[in-house]
Amino acid sequence: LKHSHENHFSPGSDGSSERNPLKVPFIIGVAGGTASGKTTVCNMIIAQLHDQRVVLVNQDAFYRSLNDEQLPKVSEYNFDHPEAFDTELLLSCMATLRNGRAVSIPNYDFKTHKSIEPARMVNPSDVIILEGILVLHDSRVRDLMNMKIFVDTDSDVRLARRIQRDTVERGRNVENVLDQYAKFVKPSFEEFILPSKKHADVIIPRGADNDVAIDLIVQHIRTKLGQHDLCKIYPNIFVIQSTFQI
Ligand code: UZR
Ligand code: MG
Repeated sequence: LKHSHENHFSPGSDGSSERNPLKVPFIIGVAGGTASGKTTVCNMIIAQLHDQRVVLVNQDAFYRSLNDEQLPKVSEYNFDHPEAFDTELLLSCMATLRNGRAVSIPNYDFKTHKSIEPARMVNPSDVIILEGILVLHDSRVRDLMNMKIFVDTDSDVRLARRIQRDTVERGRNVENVLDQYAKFVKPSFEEFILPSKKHADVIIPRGADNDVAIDLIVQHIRTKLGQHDLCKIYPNIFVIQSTFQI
């Protein structure tokens, strides 16, 4: 099964999966509680790194599909537990990207709680950002990262945003959201997510409102990438990100 997620697609080449041994991607992990502003922080980093090939991989894509027994009892299912994710698959996909190869990443559907077609094809890049509530939890995942970020936003702000997002974007009602928050989201935050903060290199208070922190992070990434040298060697660096059916 793992092999079916490997794909030998190489952009702008003859179709062989050649890799450039000079380039090892810079891998950044971005963790934090639900609705802390992780995605916004990632998008701000990507916008500021506009002249680099950057790809964003979301841990959500690796949610295990619920089976027919679990589906009717979805309100009993803990989506905030590390076991809810297929971390083996995440590790194998990240290893493929790190080796400079394209990979297909599952497409998880929050409505049906299943992976659906088409999968998402992700091309190798100079920078890979792995985002998700629990990306700093597992040491094997942390070991892949060159930089570990924790987005630290107050719980009341996060809950307010979560209610807004789940009612507007995910079609849930306030009662369900609060029920799930009390039953799973908050306990798992305290048990798994918050303790993972100690592994972070950088903690961003106030999340996406913190322009200074994001500027500093981007500066660091640029330094590490040796941007000027890269531009000399690869004058045609640009963002390539494509999705197609497999
Ligand atoms: P972020 N989640 C769902 O609500 N439904 C799913 O099918 C899968 C996940 C929620 C999950 C977690 N929990 O809190 C949140 N619940 O997605 C993580 N309950 O997403 O980091 O964007 O907040
Ligand atoms: Mg998000």
